[in-house]
Amino acid sequence: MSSSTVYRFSFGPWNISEGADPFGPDAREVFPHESKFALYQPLGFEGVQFHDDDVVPGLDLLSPAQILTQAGQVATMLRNQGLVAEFVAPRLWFAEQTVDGAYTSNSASDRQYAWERTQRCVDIARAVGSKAIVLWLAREGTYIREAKNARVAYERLLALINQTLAYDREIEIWIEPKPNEPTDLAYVPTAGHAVALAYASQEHQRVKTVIESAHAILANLDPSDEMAFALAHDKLGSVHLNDQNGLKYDQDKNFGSANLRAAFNQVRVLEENGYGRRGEFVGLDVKAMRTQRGCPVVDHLKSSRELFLRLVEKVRTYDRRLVQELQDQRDYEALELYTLKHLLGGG
Ligand code: XLS
Ligand code: MG
Repeated sequence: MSSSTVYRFSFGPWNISEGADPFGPDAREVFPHESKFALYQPLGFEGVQFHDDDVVPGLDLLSPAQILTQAGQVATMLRNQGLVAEFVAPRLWFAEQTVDGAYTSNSASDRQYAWERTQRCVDIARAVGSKAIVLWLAREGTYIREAKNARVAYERLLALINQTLAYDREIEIWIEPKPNEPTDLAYVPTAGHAVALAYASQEHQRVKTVIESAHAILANLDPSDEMAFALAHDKLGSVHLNDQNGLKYDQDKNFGSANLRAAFNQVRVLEENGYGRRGEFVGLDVKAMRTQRGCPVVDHLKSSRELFLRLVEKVRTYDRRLVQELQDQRDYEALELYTLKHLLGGG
């Protein structure tokens, strides 16, 4: 089995946050990105996930050449700190031009903005040495169904993917599905949708998906099954492990904190399929609680990483022979009890 996999961990600078929520002011002071990078190694993380404007702030006002110069400086900083850029994602939900979506906006000029921003994101990814861009399709959906033509929207998403594949012959595109928030309903809610888009594209080997635990739960699906589906197609570019307590706003809770058994199954699926052996990162998209004191607040990252590693041990000591026997006997009552006792520390 994959017992020798040594996992590499990643997170994005947004995971060390000011503790903001929509109902009150920031709970902590701004902690500048430059200072965040120094925290990665001591916390046991090696990969940095970026938004395009985390690498080059204010990029909309800069020329492509200026953008490349600034991205080059970040590349040097990463090298000096022993860090790797895992991916760069275009932040296509903040600008005035993306109020009603980016690639699926009804406005041709807004779609053009989104395409130009995507090209700059690819340039930045290349400059910082990252092999992938992530498309979290935040506003590609609707608040009311009548607002857009859904079929045309899918065609526009596919066209954009093909344009990006043609723009750069090596970059990979990892689509991160999420069913809702900030839209009422999103066009790419699940791994199935992302993988279908990949296969429909002109070079499907370069189109993969990122599965986030909380997003799968928001779609009322099991994250481990979403991951397994992507793995079956060799399309799991990365994972965003976290947790979510039911169908409500996106919580980004600590990995395993709402459902330890579901977390165990995610780790089990990753381990069983050799995830990580080709250098894939274990990304932790967790947010600190608003109530947590201090600055910077990083315990949520530490705890989620520790929990992941504890669960790796649980997966490696899971009695495969017994599990096989119980599966063969179709004794799922016994299989469940064994699994729960194993997680509790006995059995
Ligand atoms: C949202 C995502 C997002 C992407 C990058 O849940 O985590 O931040 O990963 O755009
Ligand atoms: Mg995410």
